[in-house]
Amino acid sequence: MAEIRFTRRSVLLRSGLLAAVPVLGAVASACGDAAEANRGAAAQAASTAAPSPTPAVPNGLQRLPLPEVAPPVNGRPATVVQVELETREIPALIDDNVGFVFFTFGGTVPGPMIRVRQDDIVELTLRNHPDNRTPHNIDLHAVTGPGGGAKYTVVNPGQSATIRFKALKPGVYVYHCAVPPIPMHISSGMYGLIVVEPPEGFPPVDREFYVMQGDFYLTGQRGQPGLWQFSLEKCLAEQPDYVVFNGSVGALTGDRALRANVGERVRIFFGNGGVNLTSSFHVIGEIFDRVALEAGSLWAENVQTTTVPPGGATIVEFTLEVPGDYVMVDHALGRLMKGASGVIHVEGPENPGVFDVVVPGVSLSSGH
Ligand SMILES: [Cu+2]
Repeated sequence: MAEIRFTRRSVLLRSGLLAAVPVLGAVASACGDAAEANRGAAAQAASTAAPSPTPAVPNGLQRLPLPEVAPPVNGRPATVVQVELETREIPALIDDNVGFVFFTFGGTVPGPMIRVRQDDIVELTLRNHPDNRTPHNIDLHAVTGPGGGAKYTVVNPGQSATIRFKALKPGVYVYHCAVPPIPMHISSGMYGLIVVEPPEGFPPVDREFYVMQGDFYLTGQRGQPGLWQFSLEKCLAEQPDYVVFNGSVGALTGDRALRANVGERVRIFFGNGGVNLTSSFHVIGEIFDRVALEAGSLWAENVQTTTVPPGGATIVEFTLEVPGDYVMVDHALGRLMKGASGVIHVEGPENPGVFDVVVPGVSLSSGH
């Protein structure tokens, strides 16, 4: 049985040869740079600012980098896949001028996408960065075993642990930290997706995207400048300050919008880290051609909105017929004002046979 290694060093040596490897390597590398910059900015603020009930936003604090979607497995035979994930505690922007101390896998929210196929043996090493302050672990919902791996992967800063598991069933599974208080670790950003493809793989599409929703609870208020910690009180009350896609308000809008072209078929791997809110995932102006209900083996067709619970995921696929900006939302739309939106920017020729403007009304910047 051939062996695939997901280590950062092997990525550089073998990129292009091993499908999923380059992505994890690229993510880890990009995150390292941002993490260092953000840690430096935070340390600078800590050393220069007087104690204050409203901690200043460190100069130069950035948003976290975005994780890439891992490439398809492409129907290769089952093998051994080695995965390395590093936990990092990183201050970063969750909104303009609003900092938050994120807990992350690999320096991104969500963490790197792991992508394997059914019957692969996954050897996963979890490292806890020595600069971190707390222990972490990993519970993968694709794992059949104690704690989904969490029981044997608790690692203190500077330590690592390794587990092996067989990817028994295809699907899209959430992984997350499960160190108490578990809601704190998850709701500080410690979640991601592991995609387990069926042996034949997924049908080819033109573009794939990786999006995860999460709700965030800050010791400050929404929009209040500062560098904030996690608020357990707000989390237990289930009153998030922010509900966002991919780690921050506007992470997938403007220059960071997802991009596609008219005529293309797209697939979104969408997960919900939670920790509290169930998502009513919807793309304004589109109908999902098909949806893998709860990311399982049952596909539904012609779906407007699909339910994704915390710790759950889905796959949605649709074809783009008309150019424009298509806004991904949680259709519990109060959350739109807490940041839950992202844009798929679609370019290409108009298609008046599908959509046309006869007499325009006034223009709004967004919405239905
Ligand atoms: Cu943790």
